[in-house]
Amino acid sequence: MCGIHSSRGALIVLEGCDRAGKSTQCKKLVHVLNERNIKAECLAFPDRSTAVGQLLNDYLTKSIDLTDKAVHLLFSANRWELEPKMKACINQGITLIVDRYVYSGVAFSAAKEGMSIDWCKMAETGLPKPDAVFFLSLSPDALSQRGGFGNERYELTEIQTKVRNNFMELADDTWHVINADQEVDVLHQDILSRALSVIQNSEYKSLAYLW
Ligand code: FDM
Ligand code: MG
Repeated sequence: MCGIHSSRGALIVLEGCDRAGKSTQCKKLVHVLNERNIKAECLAFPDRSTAVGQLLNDYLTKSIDLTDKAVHLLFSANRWELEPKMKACINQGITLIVDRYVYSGVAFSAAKEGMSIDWCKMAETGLPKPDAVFFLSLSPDALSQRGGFGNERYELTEIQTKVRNNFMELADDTWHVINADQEVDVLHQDILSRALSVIQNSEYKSLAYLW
């Protein structure tokens, strides 16, 4: 292909309840895209490897406490510190497959007393808007068959129910709600075919910004 315009990569986000298989699907998707010579990379939030990410890890593993608003802003800061890299990749034609993004940011924080969705959305304003969000959905039954929660903060049924309702409030026309109660490979094929069409449709569209 030649010409003045070069195509950009797509921004694809996987969201969903804990244990829906997001991380597994992100890795499989990137692997298969690369095999087909489509440039793609994985990204996961929170990115626990940065200084801010280490604070978030300490908070999630309950080694430290932080106020609700402060921790919300740290989760957001963890995205803002990666924003230049995200934009650079996308502009170079690399598709990003992102494990959790602003939707987790808002849905988890707004599940807390005194935290509104509108307030939570503010800190994320101006971040790149995904071309598509694949929401991996599991019924409470299917979820309960996948073993118990771990010990991290938020791994409680009551919180997860509120989080799920918040996710549904955030859904817009970029969302695909996908039944995650399927074999890993069947789910992968479903996600792959959606991703291929999103990548193709995003090529010559400019990147948008939230919200
Ligand atoms: N989480 C994740 C948030 O509360 N806000 C955010 O912005 C993000 C990205 O962190 F319980 C929560 C969601 C989850 C926890 O996520 C850690 P992983 O995917 O299990 O690492
Ligand atoms: Mg987890």
